[in-house]
Amino acid sequence: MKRRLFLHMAGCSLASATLRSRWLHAEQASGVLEAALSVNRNVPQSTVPADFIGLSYESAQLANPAFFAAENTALITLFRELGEQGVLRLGGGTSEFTSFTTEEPKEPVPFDAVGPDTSKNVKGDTRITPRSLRNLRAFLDATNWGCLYGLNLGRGTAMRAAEEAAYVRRILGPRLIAFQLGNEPDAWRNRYRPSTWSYEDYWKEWIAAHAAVVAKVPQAKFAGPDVSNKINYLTGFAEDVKRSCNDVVLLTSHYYAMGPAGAKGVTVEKLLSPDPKLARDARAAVEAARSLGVPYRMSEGNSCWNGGQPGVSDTLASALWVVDMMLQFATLGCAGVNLHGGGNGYYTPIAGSVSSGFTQRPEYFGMQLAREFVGGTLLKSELSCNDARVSAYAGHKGGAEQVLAINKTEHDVAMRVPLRKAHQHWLLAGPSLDAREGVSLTRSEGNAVHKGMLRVQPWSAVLIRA
Ligand code: BDP
Repeated sequence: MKRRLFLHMAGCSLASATLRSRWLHAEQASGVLEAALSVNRNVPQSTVPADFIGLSYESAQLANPAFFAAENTALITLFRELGEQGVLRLGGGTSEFTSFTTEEPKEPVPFDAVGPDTSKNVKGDTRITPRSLRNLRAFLDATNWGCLYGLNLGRGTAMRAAEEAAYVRRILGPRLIAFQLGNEPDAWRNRYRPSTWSYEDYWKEWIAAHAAVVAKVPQAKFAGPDVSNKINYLTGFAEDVKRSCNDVVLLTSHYYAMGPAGAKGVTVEKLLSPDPKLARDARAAVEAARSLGVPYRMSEGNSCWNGGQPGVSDTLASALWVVDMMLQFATLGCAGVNLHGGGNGYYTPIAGSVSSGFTQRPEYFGMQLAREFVGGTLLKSELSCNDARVSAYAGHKGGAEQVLAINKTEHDVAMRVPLRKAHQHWLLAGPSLDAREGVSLTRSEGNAVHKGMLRVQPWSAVLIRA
């Protein structure tokens, strides 16, 4: 088959401000990129578990018992519309500043909603009480989601963690998937630990804290090591766990595409370009998990750490990034992905609070599109296209074949797909690449494939199902 590229982008400089602003507005783009997707129908690449979709919130959010509560029906609906099942992970930077107490505070709750922790935040200690846990249980029952619960190990003691674990286990019951001990321990050096702190030191602490929790909660299950990015912590942990205990049910680590917010190079262009680190680290993580006989989950991540980049993390660009990132993880055999957020954080998929109400941010719609693969199978496929910002995924779901095409370029894409017809299609799009409002996911009936070709408009994603 002859593949022709109508407009070749290589060498185009996107650096100048004028070009950049033109690049940001789809209506000014021209040219058509050709792409061809070949799918090997006989080779399933991976299955996407029912609870693949996940969100991650700061543990400090539990200090307001009205947030994760049965009465917070607006948030419950938004969770349910992301996944009939899912995983709520509680942890993050503030988890090292929370303490559990059985004394319900008399003073009013310290805040309504908490955004992602940043290095600029002045962190104060927050309290979690049995009331927050009971409300959390009711919230999880109403959403039908499970919970990965982070205990404070960075600044807390193993004893306190064990006491909290006993309450959490009793109250959350079957909604509790596992405990995590500490957040991003590979970043504790010169923070909560001395400059000489190493993986070996971490393991000694982890296994001691594990013993303390098991002494109080013999049925406890664990996930970890919930690292920021140091793969040696992850592989070391898998090896050490294999030798020492059999109650680790999940291997976890974090993924941020860029950061810190505000740094040079944290741009829409970068977010939309392929990140080889994702596949490299995810492969190592999935392999380590397989050798331990457990799944691997990306337990916390988003577009840009240190709270996200305005104009990037909260735009259509982030929605296109999120669906592609989730499908990349799924293809590599990752069992789930938790998008970090909360409050009015720039990268949060759901923004707001009980008093202000809740809104869906662009990423939310990208997650909803990825959800269409949940419970299905991804097939081995190959895309030929001269622009690496075009990607595609193929799979089965409920007996139907489906193809997702993501176009992160300013051009129309004409993609040859191995489906003759599609009965339904979904379009993720918005008014412009930097749009914060008006991003939507729409579903239509009818055929979107003509003579084996699928047209994908600039900066959009299309899912077709036959
Ligand atoms: C991670 C933390 C999380 C932060 C995030 C960020 O675990 O709590 O919110 O970085 O910096 O390291 O955005």
